[in-house]
Amino acid sequence: MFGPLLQYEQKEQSIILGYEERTAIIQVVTDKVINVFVPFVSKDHRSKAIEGDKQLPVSFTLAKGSGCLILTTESLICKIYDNFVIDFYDRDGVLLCADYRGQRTPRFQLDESALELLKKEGHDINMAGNGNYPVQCVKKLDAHDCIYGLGDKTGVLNKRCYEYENWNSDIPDPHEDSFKSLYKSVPFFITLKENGVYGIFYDNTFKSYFNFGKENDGYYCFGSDDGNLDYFFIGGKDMPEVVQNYTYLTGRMPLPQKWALGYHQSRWGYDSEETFRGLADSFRKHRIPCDALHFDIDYMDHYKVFTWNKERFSDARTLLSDLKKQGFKAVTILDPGVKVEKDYPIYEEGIANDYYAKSPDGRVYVNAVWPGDAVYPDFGSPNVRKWWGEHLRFYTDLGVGGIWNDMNEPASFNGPLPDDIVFTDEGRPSTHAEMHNVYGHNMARAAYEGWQNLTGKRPFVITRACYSGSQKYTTVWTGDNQSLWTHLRMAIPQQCNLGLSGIAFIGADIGGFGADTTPELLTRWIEAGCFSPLFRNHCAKGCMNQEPWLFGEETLAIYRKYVELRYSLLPYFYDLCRECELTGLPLIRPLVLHYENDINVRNLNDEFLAGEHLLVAPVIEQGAVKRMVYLPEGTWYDYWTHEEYQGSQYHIVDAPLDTCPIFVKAGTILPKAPAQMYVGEIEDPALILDVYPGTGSYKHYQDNGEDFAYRSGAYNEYLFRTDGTRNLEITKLHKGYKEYPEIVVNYI
Ligand code: NBV
Repeated sequence: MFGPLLQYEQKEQSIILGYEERTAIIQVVTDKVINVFVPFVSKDHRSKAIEGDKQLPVSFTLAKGSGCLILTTESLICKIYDNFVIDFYDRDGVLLCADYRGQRTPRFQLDESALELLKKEGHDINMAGNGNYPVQCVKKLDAHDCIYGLGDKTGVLNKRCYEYENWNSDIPDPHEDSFKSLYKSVPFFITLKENGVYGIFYDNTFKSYFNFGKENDGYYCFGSDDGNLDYFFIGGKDMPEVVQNYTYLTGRMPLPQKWALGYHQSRWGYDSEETFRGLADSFRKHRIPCDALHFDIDYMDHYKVFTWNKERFSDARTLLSDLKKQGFKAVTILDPGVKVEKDYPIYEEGIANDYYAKSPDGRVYVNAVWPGDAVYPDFGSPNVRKWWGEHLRFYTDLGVGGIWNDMNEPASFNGPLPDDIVFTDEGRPSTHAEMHNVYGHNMARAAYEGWQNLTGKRPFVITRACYSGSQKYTTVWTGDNQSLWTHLRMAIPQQCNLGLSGIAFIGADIGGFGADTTPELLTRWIEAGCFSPLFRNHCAKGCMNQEPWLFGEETLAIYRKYVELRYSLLPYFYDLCRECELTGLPLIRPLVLHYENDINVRNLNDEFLAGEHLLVAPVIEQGAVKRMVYLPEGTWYDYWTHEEYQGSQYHIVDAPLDTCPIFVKAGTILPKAPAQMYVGEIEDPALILDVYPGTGSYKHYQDNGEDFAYRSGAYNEYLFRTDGTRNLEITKLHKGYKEYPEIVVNYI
């Protein structure tokens, strides 16, 4: 398809490759990041994920080798052959990533007639090998390669042998391992080899396909229906460095407001002022810490965005201000679909300004969502984002604390939006086919930027749909899970892979959204869920309520124990957020991120790390009261009993209903907070440090937890060191914020 390489030219850090059939470009973005670009449809990159120029000045050499061009940076070697075949090596000459020589050859041939029969009976046909994609890349897969990331997918941690699609989808059925897509598209994955690691960020927003060796064990491939071939090879000495380099490119989660890390209560169906007042009182009465109450679509007037239902909420402003006095922030849902209704201001304004997506014939495109016939704001246009962001004043003026973007795949009740619906891509006319996967991303960007302008505070935005890079603007949840043990289980690899893909502020609905929970499931879910960055219990209208006091004393007491645990660990979680802002490393991590050379953790689906210091092995089987736990190298301590365990082996540990097995790494200095019902209840809380045996050091970060003053230096940073002799050394690395009234040190 490319033919022989006839000529090449170096322009600054780019090499323009003149093949017989077409031109391709290799760009040295950083010493460890190389862009591979074939301008099939446009000469420019059309990244929605990468903002600004990420190219760093680096020195590299370009030389002629035998039958190839050899590009060498300080960390990577890239060999470029005829037919645009490219191989990447590390600086020691270890081959990391080779283009597959040969054609795609599915190991199972599809039997078309059998498929027809299966389809007739209503089966979902899920076999690999449906032919070549218009844009595609096929790479060699080695025997022991494992593949991680790809954002929000169902199934196991290691994606090898599975295939997926990126097309943001709102599928109401219970999420299954076999689902190819969910609500988010994050085309980034990490290949961990026996002797190396690398990432690929395939920056193409059209419907895309990833087949990680399901079709043939000898290769993996990725491709799309349209667009350019535009991918980044991302090197790094280990997995954390690959994640850092990927998030250097696409951005990192900014520090959230501290309260956002507290507990959130939600339900589709909390539909009146009385309900919210009752909820707030119950949380305080039952002494369950809680920071946020979510208002689902029931608060709106006929599901119209930017309205409040006056019958059921006679005085929203007073309600929100009363809730605030009790320590609660209100988070309101906001769907993109704007009801078609004469004299409805937002609708009329959008029509007058040409802010909605259109059919190719120029008429505003109408589909339907909750309010009935609805139109879709064209968030790819900066003007539309600005307009929408300014309208958020409706919420900020009432005292709302955060915005929850839903249905932004975008969902539609009258069939899918046709591919040719006209959307805007930053001033350029585009299509639904290209902008679908970034609709949620652009909506989140509108909300983040609008909220920041209006309040000056760190915006709290949640989204269901997103794309690579959305972490700069929003936290995410995994959508409509169900009250099923399989979904509690699935949430672990799902969140681990989201985190590896740069999306760090994540959570799954605790208790399960659809179907009915049980006291045991809810209990085990709060035990695992209290380590999710977004810590929210949410459920669907028509399903059993999930407030913890509805399930008896035992459930309530255990629930309280884990919400209290979360609040005591808030300084640790906040430190992890700071680390994430600086490095892109997630809060919830699969063990393989830190122990990639330990083959026991490469396929570990039921344990995770919260930061580097805590290992969590939640019970995810109904009825289980013991758990097999794998501990990686080193010494570990049971969080509850302080019993010492040796790593690099499996242990069977007790896990009665009130116990989630948690282990702390030797030498950990764990920052904790005194008990509070909500963040800020105690104005200046003391800092508690639990110092575990062993040697270690720990950086702790402190600021006002609300605004951007820290970016001008208004923060403290401490370095704690322990050498195992009950002698804690405290060094101030940065002083720009008020001191703790007290630092309490507990030697474990
Ligand atoms: O707004 C209602 C729900 C919401 O509770 C849920 O969290 C979203 O994922 N929303 C979907 C729309 C209806 C789903 C059936």
